[in-house]
Amino acid sequence: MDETGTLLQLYRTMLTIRRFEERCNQLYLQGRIPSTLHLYIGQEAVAAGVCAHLRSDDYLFSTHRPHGHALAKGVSPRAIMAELYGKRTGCCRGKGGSMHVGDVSVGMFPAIAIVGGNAPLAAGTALAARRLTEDRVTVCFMGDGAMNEGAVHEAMNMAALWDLPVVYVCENNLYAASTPLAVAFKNEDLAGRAAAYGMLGAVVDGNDVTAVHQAAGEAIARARRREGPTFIEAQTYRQCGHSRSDPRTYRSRDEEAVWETRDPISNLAIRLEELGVVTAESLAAIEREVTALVDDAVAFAEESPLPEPAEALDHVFWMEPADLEVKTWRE
Ligand SMILES: Cc1ncc(C[n+]2csc(CCOP(=O)(O)OP(=O)(O)O)c2C)c(N)n1
Ligand SMILES: [Mg+2]
Repeated sequence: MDETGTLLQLYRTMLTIRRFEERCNQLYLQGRIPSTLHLYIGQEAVAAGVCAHLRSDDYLFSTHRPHGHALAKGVSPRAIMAELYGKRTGCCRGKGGSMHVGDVSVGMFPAIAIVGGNAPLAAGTALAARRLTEDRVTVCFMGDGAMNEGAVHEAMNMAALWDLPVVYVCENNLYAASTPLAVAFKNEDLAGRAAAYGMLGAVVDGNDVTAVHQAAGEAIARARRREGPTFIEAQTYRQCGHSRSDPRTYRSRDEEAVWETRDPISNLAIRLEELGVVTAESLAAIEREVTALVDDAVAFAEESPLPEPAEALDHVFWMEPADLEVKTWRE
């Protein structure tokens, strides 16, 4: 794809994530979606820029904030929306909900909501790919909050030691729930930590999709060439609250206003117009396409059946429910 085509594709991906999640928020407030939601609004450039380089047989691990990663990796919008509704047609048959969306057939493991819990698994799939001499790459997204989890340190050390084909992408959005970075880190240079593991580290403006796209492209190509792992710190901001109800008392409205001027989607639209790649009309046409895609996903989720109570234990345990035996440690 030429540069213009790539930029347009990145724009489309980001807009799809934004409009999909805005609709999720409405549906949640209307009581159509149960459980909880962690929205990705404001961070779309990271998912779009990274996933544009991934094949469907590359592996992706996500977090409690996974909708954007899933859409960018190619999980069906219908299957994601149905999963949020708890419907049987959801990508985890309605048993995972928002924090566990994924579809192994397109390389995305159901998302892992344990902060930092995905990092060792990502080292594991990267090790498997290397042992099987496959050229698959693993990408592991995590938040700044994950950077102080022990499992992340262990995984990154192993990944570097064994030259594993994995790219760790830390979305530094300045807060872990209500905890500002400065309260949790003496040294706020997250990318700088890579050197301590003997891994290549890069810091990138996570609201500039072209910068993310370039940095991720280099890192993923290195991993595919078996030249070792990379750690990317993408500096960004979630424009919404942490989850369903968040009065955002830990940050100021002024700070939010500054980051709104750095919105990844509207800034790319301005740039595309300046480059003559789009017009107001062609932007409106993309908007209509994206709206139709989201409408279709919502209609699908609304019309889909709930799982039957008898299915409750199916696909939860490895054995079929009828074969389950409860064993104690004494046996
Ligand atoms: C091990 C663990 N500790 C605590 C939590 C509760 N929790 C859920 S999200 C979150 C904040 C995570 O912050 P960050 O990693 O920066 O991701 P962000 O929410 O900013 O995307 C916390 C503490 C958890 N899910 N897992
Ligand atoms: Mg964070």
